[in-house]
Amino acid sequence: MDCKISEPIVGPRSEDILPASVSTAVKVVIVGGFGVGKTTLVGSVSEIRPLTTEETMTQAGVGVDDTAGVERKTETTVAMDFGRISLSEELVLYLFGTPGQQRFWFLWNGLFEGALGAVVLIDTRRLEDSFDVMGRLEERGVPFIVAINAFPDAPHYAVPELRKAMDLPESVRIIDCDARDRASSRDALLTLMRYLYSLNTTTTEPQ
Ligand SMILES: Nc1nc2c(ncn2[C@@H]2O[C@H](COP(=O)(O)OP(=O)(O)O)[C@@H](O)[C@H]2O)c(=O)[nH]1
Ligand SMILES: [Mg+2]
Repeated sequence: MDCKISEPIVGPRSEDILPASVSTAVKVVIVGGFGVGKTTLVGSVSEIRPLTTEETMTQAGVGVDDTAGVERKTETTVAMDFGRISLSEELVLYLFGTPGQQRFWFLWNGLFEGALGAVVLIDTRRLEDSFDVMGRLEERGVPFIVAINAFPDAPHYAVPELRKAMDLPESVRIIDCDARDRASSRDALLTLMRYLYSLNTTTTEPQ
C-alpha cells in the first residue's frame, strides 16, 4: 500500500539539539533591577530562540514597578527569560533571566537552585536598584560579577568609584557591557566563568 506523508515531520529543530561533544552544562542567572537589560542580554547571546515571558505592562504594575528612568519601557518580564549559549565544544551555559521587581522575589528560590553564578546588570542612573539583588545573592552564597550596561545618557564612573558606591570587595569583578551586543554579552559570561574558575582553583589549591 502506498503511504504518503502529507504533513511535514515535526521534530526538534537542529538548533535545539545539543552536540554530543557537550559534557558540561551549567546554570547561570542574569539579575538586576527593572529595565536594566536582562531580557536583551539573554536574547543577544542565546543560540536557541530565547524563551521569554515578556508581557505588556498592565495596571498591576502601576505604582508597584518603579518605571522612573525607564519610561519608554512597555514590556516587563513576568516569570523569566531562558536561553542557551555554548562557550566551547564541551561547555554549555543555560541562562535564566530573573525578574527584578520585588513582587517576583518569591520566584528566586527555585531560580537560584543549582545556579553556579550570576551576572548582575547595572544601570549607573539607578545604581541603588541593584543593592537588594546583590544582597540576596550574598545571602544565598551565589558568586556574581557586575556588568555595567551602558545606556547613552547614563553617567560614566570609574570602576573604583562604582566599587565604593556599591560597597563591593576587590574580588568582585566589575566590567562594562552592552547587552544588545552579542560579543559583549558573551564576554560578560566568559568573565563570570573565569571568576568562578578562579574561586574554585583558589579553594582547592594546596596551602
Ligand atoms: N542603550 C541601550 N539600551 C539598552 C541596552 N540594553 C537594553 N536596552 C534597552 O533597555 C530597555 C530595557 O531592556 P530589557 O532587556 O527589557 O530589561 P529587563 O527588564 O532587565 O529585562 C529595552 O528597551 C532595551 O532595548 C543597552 O545596552 N544599551
Ligand atoms: Mg526583562
